[in-house]
Amino acid sequence: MGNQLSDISPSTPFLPHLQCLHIVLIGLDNAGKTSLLYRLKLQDFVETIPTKGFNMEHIQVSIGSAKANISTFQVWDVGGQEKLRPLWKSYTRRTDGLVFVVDAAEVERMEEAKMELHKISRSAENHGVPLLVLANKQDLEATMSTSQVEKVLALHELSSTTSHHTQGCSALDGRGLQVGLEKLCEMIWKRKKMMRKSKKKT
Ligand code: G3D
Repeated sequence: MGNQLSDISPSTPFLPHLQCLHIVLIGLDNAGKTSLLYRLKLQDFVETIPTKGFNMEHIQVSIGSAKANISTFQVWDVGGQEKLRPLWKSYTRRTDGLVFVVDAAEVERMEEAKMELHKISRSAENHGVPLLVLANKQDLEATMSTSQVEKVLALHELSSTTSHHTQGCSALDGRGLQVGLEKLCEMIWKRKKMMRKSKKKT
């Protein structure tokens, strides 16, 4: 599904709307990764079962007000159980963008989430890869705000080359997702542009 764009993208010149961006969704188990993936794919909330390995979908998102500006995302949702986390590294290798999902209603697991986020963002392959933090389940009453999430995850401690944005969202009602993806796209295009420029110089 949707393979033709990913097949041509590596050799085509810079055309944001024609690129297939490789995005990986990671985060602790139960954060809502699979629900978010299928909310994006089907514009609906679906019942999920724990992810044993990964789910992958191609998703088309129109970015900005221009309807023609459609980005195709190849989104990988990788299982978040403790025994599966060592696998994150192999999925995030050479990705265009990382999406780290947290359950914003589960304060007691934020420290564990912080540890995992910093571990994966420290790996050499992910150096400078733009990061979108999704503070999911904002439809629930007692959730942390995006600024609280940023603080407990200590995003200011990430490398200065890693651009990041934190977005509140809900897989249940879909809020926040479009804005979050637009921010991620912006960060990715900016980085690609910079990388092309520095390649030209050498
Ligand atoms: P994961 O893929 O990160 O492990 P899932 O997480 O997508 O399987 O979701 C874990 C649980 O959280 C599921 O509930 C799911 O319905 C719920 N969930 C996911 N996103 C939201 C959200 O935005 N709001 C609310 N209220 N719940 C959400 P169960 O009961 O099946 O464990």
